Amino acid sequence: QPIKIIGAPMDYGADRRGVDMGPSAIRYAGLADGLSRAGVDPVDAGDLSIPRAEERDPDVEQPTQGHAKFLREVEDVCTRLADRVEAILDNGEFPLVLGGDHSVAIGSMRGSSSDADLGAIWFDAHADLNTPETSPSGNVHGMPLAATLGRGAFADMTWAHAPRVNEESIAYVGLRSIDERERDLLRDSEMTAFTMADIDERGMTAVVENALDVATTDTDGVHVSLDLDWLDPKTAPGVGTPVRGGVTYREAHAALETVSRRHERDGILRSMDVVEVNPILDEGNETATLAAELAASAFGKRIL
Ligand code: DIR
Ligand code: MN
Ligand code: MN
Ligand code: MN
Repeated sequence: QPIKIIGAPMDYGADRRGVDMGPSAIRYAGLADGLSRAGVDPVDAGDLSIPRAEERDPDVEQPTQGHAKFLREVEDVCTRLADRVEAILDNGEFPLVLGGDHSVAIGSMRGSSSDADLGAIWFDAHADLNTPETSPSGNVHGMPLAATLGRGAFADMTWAHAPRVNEESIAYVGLRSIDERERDLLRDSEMTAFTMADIDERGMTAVVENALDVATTDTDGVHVSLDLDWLDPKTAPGVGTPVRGGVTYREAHAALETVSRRHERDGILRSMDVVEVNPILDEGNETATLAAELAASAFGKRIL
């Protein structure tokens, strides 16, 4: 199955500029080569065209109560991205979306779930479950799961809310930074949260196997969302919101290799995004290199 790479060079969703250069950095780091060596067939579909944030007013006519910066711009990009993702799937290909900040996942999941019940695995330090009403930052990259689930102000936003993604089919892996009001949203939800403490106790492979069970139960396929701040900042310094105590290099590969083994057995994967690589904050493109390597691991690259 050919893998279609789509860049979404968007940085409307985060405070730190530079994450819009993520797609270029990940490609430069050898993404296509790595995927080919994993035995799959990558086709680069180029980037969505996205106006620079400087040309826009972050707070123009807020359509919602609460605060969500650049929400109209995020809507425009995610609407186009969802259409692309759906068309790629309809064509029998696999969409691999390169961010950009994590708000691109709203478009990926909306597109990927348009003809399917979709589960999701969220590899992230953060819960990404704020709504415009609860967000302390107003940054949409802290809201993609709330948007997909139609929480709060997102309930009426049909470009964001993906009704075929059920919270029972979403599993976090590696969670360690949750805002106060976000914690209540998470506790009241049916999502499954495996924190760093679960990884400490049980090991990465067992935790990811469980997360895969959650995401494959009563679904037609799984979306994998990989936020590079999931890793420890010593290993992945090129991210806008680093949180120490993250997963190691080996744990990260073990996680994506576990996903790939399940995919080889059961054909579970439907779509994936790799987000939040910020080349301005990076050291020698090492975070982008890691992003490319982890994508290759997800598609079957092995040491031997
Ligand atoms: C924080 C940061 N919870 C917020 N979120 C991030 O702004 O809502 N998500 N960085 O990846
Ligand atoms: Mn369709
Ligand atoms: Mn995130
Ligand atoms: Mn994050």
